[in-house]
Amino acid sequence: MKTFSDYLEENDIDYHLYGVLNSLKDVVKKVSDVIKTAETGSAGSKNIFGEEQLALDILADGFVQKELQKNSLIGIIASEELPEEMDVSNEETGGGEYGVCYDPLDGSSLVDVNLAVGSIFGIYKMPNSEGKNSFIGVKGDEQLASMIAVYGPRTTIVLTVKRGVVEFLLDDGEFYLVREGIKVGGGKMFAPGNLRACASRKDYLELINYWCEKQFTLRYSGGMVPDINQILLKGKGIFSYPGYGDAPDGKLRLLFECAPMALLMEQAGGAATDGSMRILDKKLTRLDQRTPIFIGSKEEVERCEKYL
Ligand code: AHM
Ligand code: MG
Repeated sequence: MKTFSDYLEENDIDYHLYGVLNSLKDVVKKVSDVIKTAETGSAGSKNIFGEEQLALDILADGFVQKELQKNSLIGIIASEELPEEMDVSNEETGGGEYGVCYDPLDGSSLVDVNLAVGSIFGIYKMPNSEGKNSFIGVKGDEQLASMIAVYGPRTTIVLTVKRGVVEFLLDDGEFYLVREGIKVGGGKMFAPGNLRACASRKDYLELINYWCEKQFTLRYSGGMVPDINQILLKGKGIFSYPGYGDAPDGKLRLLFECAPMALLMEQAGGAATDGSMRILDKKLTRLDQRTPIFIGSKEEVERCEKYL
């Protein structure tokens, strides 16, 4: 069976990018191990989004940070749990030519009830297209690769190096390729986030009603990673998270969550929009930028644009 490294070698991935992806794969193993038994209580601190951090968020972030700092190819990192982007370049080894942004443990509040959670990573070349060593100014389209790790009954990685989408399964310390050519087409499955918006947004309520009337199957876990992973692997469906009221951009973050997911979905033949614009075309103006997101099969993403 092909391993993660075999897949990258076979696809002739740039040797340096290969090194970055291998570091991410290693850290996923560590996070997967630690969340099995770690304390699930609060850390008593808040992130840049003003959200309460769990001890687990800090722990997972520490693992990722430490692993990425060790890799001299990586010059800059940004995390949902860090206040600012962090220069991790090493003068002696010539700095780093890659930027990695990540959400170390998305959906961490689901760990104590033993639901699936995940990590999200986006990889950019630095300096960015504006000549700066920063994520500010980048568009999701500039990502060289993105990947999610799902920690459920099994630990898996879903990866794109812009040559389609593949899945790996962790088995006895090694990631093995279990699925290639992952594709998303039409089909009646929906994962409707932020349903609270229906109280004030008639358009979102009407869209939800459409899916109910057409007898779509509801598959919503409360974790964006397992929810979108399901759409990718079942090959159908739509995940929605609109904004409303005084949070018109919703909750989910462009850099750490939406852009890496959008790259995976487009590489699988699906689409991702904020309602009027392709997620991958959105330029990052601030690290804590949020965006509404509608992601999944092209047909349903177009329906979202039409209704909203
Ligand atoms: P987190 O990064 O703080 O874990 O929040 C992200 C999660 C997503 O996985 C999920 O889709 C969303 O929050 C659900 O939020 P809510 O239940 O508040 O609508
Ligand atoms: Mg998150």
